[in-house]
Order: sequence, then structure tokens, then C-alpha cells
Amino acid sequence: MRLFFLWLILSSTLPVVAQRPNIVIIVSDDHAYQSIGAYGSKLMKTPGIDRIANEGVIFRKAYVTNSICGPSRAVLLTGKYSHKNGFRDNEHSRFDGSQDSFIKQLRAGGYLTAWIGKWHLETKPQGFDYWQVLPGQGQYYNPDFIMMDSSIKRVEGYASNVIEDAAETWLDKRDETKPFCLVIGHKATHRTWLPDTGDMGMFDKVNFPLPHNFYDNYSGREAAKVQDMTISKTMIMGYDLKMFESEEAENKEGSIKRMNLAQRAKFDAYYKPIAADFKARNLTGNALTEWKYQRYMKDYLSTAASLDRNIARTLDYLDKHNLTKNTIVIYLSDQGFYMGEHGWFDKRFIYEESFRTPMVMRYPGVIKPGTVNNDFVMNLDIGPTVLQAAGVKIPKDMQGESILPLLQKNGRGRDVVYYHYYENGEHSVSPHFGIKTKRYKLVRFYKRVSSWELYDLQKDPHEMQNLYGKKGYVKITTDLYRQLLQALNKYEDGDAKQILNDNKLPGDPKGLQ
Ligand code: SGN
Ligand code: CA
Repeated sequence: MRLFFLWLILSSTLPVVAQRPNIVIIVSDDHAYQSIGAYGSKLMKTPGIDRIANEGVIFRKAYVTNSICGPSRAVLLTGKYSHKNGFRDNEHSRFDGSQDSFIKQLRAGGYLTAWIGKWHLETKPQGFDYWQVLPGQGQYYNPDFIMMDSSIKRVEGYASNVIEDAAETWLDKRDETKPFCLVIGHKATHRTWLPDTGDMGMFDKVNFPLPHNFYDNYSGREAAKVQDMTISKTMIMGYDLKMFESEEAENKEGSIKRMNLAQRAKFDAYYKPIAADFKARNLTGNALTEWKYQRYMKDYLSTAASLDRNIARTLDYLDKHNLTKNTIVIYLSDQGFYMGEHGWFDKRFIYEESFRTPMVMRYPGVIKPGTVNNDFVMNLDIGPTVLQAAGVKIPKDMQGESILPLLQKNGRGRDVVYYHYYENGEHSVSPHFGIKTKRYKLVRFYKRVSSWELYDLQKDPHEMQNLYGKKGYVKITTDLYRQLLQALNKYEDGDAKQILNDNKLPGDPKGLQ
């Protein structure tokens, strides 16, 4: 009862909604906004995600704090940056599940809570009434799930369908007297982009245009020069693109050998003729790279089609069970992804394609259908947002902010987004931190390369010209540096401060030396 009154007070600034809302959060993996209709993509149709945007809000400037899987999910759960929640990178971190999360707060406030699908936080989920999660990255075909009693359950079928099935089963069986918060974690559109059998070939007639900076030479950008995430060199013909040298090599591939006979027959029927044709062409140089790009796009977008179809299924389920009106639906990816921009796949960099994430939200009665929002919002804000909607107090140490006031008339968003990426292994992306303002981006790389980058996003939206140290930019750099320090203080990122103090560079902004 006390909580109910608390909710009434907290939600007094929002339009009155009859009951506490249910919450469904759908998190995909590596889904590029460049491939979503609602974001203006011409690459494919995404009616599921577009429906959420049309009936709610599309965030055109949604960002992540650390563009990689585990860290992003840890930020979502805790509402805190990686240096606070402890999960800095996929390679060494284990999530400390004993810490607070928005899920635990909702549960204490009377919500039923569940997480189904990709989790990738190494330790067991805590704070949930129900969970069933993929081990690590999980598999596209016949995925295993770790169940609450620690048993492993293999479910026949394709990951996106199977995860949605499990989510619907949980919804069917739940205690209907309580509001619920369900997180659906999809594997798609993660590497190695293995489509559902029914989606194989759906883009075969399409020739995808190359991004204009596909042949970027990374001039003036040291970290971009040393990365290992190009379609030309890093992307593997067999493992990634299913063009195997031999039957033996194909049979060794874990994601393929787990297919059942019917799945494998369809897989072979689709990919084998492509492999034969590829072999006959004897491609080299740019022709080979461009061939790889076409195959990458076809496979990636096919996994996205299954993802979107299953998001549409979630919405249909809510319709059929009379839940639509009183359920918040949020869709976001754990980060963005490169679709050939700079010649890349993967993510990690503070550059827009990976720093930004798709994010759409429907909240009937509160968010006006068709709303387009251009404020700087973050994955950090999801926890505080749903807590406010549920009328549960937002813990003081959460670093995100509720998005809901931004959707009211007088809301005002951040002026600066702060980013810090730590991993220094696979794909060779140097650790870095930085800020984005409405016009500029200032970045400090460390560990693998030590350098500064500065972009004028108005003049150079694709971040090709590093202006750092260039004539005429001293004043703006000094000003951005001041704002960076403010962000470090605000979010209490002592590691980053120490790097600036201990690791001085000849070109450091004025006031630092
Ligand atoms: C795997 C992938 C990488 C990818 C990371 C992180 N390699 O290690 O390409 O960057 O995951 O992805 S793979 O050979 O295993 O496919 S994340 O989404 O989990 O952060
Ligand atoms: Ca990811």
C-alpha cells in the first residue's frame, strides 16, 4: 500500500494511468540502426520495430556507455557505468550479481521479474522470479539454455523463435495478479550471422550499395589504423561467410554441426551452390572484398528479419492477451554495429555507428504515438525510466536518468554523453574514453595507441577528419576538454582521470601539461 502511494506521488507529473504498467524490454545483439526501417533504412523492412516506433517514440540519439555485449547489459541492469558496476569487458569481467539492479528494485516493489535469452554476464542472474539464459554467446540453432536449477536444456529450433516461445510460455504461466517486467534477450544479429532456414536467400536479388567510406584509409586516426575488424582482412570465408574449403571443414564448425538433418539439408542446399560459384570466380583484391560485403549483408539482414518477426510476435501476444494498453515495450540493441562503414563489421569504437544504438519505446497513454526524440539518451537510462514508470524510487547511486520527463513538454536532455571502452583484445580496438556534445566529439585513446581525436560532427558526420591539434581548434579543444573533465567528475571515473594525469601526451589540451 505504501508503495502504491509513493507511486501516486512520483507519477503525479505523468498522465494518470490506471494500473502500474507491465514492462517488456527486448534487447538484441549487435543490431545496426542503419538496417531498421524506422531509422530510415532502405536495406530491409522491419515492421515489428517500426510498429513500436509508430505507436510510441523513436530515440534518434540513443547511446551506450561502452559498446560491447556484457558491459552493455551490466549497464542496463545497474543504471551505472562499467567502472561502477565492475563489468568492464567481455574478456575478463564477471558480473557481481549481488549488487543492486532495477530488476531487484522492481521485484521489491511487487513486480514479477524474468530474463529469457542472451545474458552473457558469466554469473547466474539474481533478482529474477524466473530466468533461462543462453550460455555465453549462445547458439543460433537448437540453442542450449542454462535453467534456474543449473541444468542445461537444449531446445530444437532457431534461437530467435525459441527465445520468443520461451518468453510467451513464461507469460502464459505467470501470476496474473502482479505486474511484470520481462526482459527478452535475443542472440540475433550477432556474428556469425546464421539465418533461420526459411530466411536463407531472402536478399539474393539485392545488390547492396557500398558505404561511401568503405575504402577508408584511416589517415590521421591511429586507433582506426591498428584495429582488426575489417571485412577485407578480418572476416573469415568459412567461419563467417559459410564458404568452406571442404566438407570436413564445414563439419568441424560447431554452429553447423549441431544442426539436425533437416536444418543441415536446407543449409547445404542454400550455401553449397554459392560456395561453388564463389570458387569458380577466383576473386581477389577489391572484387573479393566487395563479394564478402554482399554476402555479409545478406546473412546479417536475414538474421535481422527473424529478430524483427519475433519482436512483432511479442507485440501480437500483448494484443491477443489484452495487455497492450498497460504494457511498456522498449526495444534496444546492446550497441550499434558497422555495416561496412570504414570497411568494418563489429563495434567498440566511440564513432557513431557503434556508439549509438537503436532504441524505441511504446507506453500507451503516456507517450504520444509517432513521437520523434532527438535528446541524448542512453542505455544507462532504461533502469531509472522503468522505475519511475512503475512508481518505484530510483536509487540515488544510479547514474542514469529517467527518460520520461523528456517526453513531457518541458523536458531537457543532456548536453554531453560520456563513453568509456576498456577491452583490449579481440579486434584490436584500443581502449578509449571521450565525450560527444551536440556538435563535437573529443576522444582519448590509451593502452594500445595513445592519441587524441576531435571531430566536428556538423562538418564531418562520418568522422573521417581528425581535427585534433589542427590550426584553429585550440579554443574548442580546451572547452571540450573542460567538459570531458566535468563528465569524469560527474560519473566518478577515477581510472580515466588517472590516465590523463599519469600518461601525458605531447599534444594534451592546454591546462593539462
Ligand atoms: C565474439 C566475436 C567477436 C565479437 C565479440 C563480442 N567473435 O568474441 O567478433 O566482437 O564476440 O561480441 S566470434 O568468433 O566468437 O564470433 S559481443 O556482442 O558479445 O560483445
Ligand atoms: Ca553485442
